[in-house]
Amino acid sequence: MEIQLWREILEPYSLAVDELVVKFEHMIRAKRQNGQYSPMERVEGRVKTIYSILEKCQKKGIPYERFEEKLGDIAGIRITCQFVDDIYEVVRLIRLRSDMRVKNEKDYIKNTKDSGYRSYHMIVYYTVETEKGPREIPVEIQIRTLAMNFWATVEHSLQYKYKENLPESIAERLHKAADAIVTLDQEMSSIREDILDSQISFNIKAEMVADILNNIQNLYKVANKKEVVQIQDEFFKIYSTDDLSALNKFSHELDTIAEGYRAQSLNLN
Ligand code: 0O2
Repeated sequence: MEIQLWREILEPYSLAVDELVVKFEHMIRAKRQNGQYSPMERVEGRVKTIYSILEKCQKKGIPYERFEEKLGDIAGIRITCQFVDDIYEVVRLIRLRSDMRVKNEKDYIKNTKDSGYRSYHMIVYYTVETEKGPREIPVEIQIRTLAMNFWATVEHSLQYKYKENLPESIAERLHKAADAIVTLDQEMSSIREDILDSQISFNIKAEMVADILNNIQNLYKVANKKEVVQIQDEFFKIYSTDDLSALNKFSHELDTIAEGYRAQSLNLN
């Protein structure tokens, strides 16, 4: 067997993970900046450690020198969502991307694994530019709810601790916990609309307040300071009433005042 130059071999996988994390994070930000709900809550990426690669090869009887061809999850992305429906929305969005070619999909939500594991897996091909030219890298994307992720993380560490010898009593408890996770996801889905409404109005209010305070700070530099202090007092009065439409009206009026000063400063230049 030839010497394995691990760092060099794994470098393109690392590049693929880094680029994909940036792209998925951008998708999350773009939605939120538009005041929309993002079906993705969080994204993380990792390249399998050399130790994990060796362990998996040993477990599956794969010759070490063939790990690249045989392991589909050397590069891995994990996307966590709040609700089960969001998972299928993320799958739809990934299928639409022109920079990711879907190789295969496994729905462990509809087909729960014997262990109780639930998650949606996609292997996609993603092209990176390397020193030797473009290279298509397989990347495993795991999409799950926060609750599924909690279960899988705990179960994974127990598997790691006990290897093949997970005590029967622990396996039984894990199955019970997996059932509880299914119930939790169903309960959360049933109040999804209420949760989304409150999250969206929280985001709208937070952005409006940030806009208003930004405008007040800018006006303070150019307008009559006494008047700006009055505007600020007015803001705090409306803010304390928790009346979103009054806050919205105030924000628009302030925009008009700020626009006036901007126009004035343009005329001066
Ligand atoms: P790590 O440490 O997470 O990277 P196969 O279909 O069995 O031939 P493979 O590669 O096992 O092929 O694919 P599969 O079953 O889709 O699983 C790949 C990964 O999914 C695993 O990676 C886990 O991350 C996760 N996974 C699958 N089954 C379970 C499970 O029962 N419990 C938990 N906690 N996670 C699971 P690795 O290689 O285990 O390692």
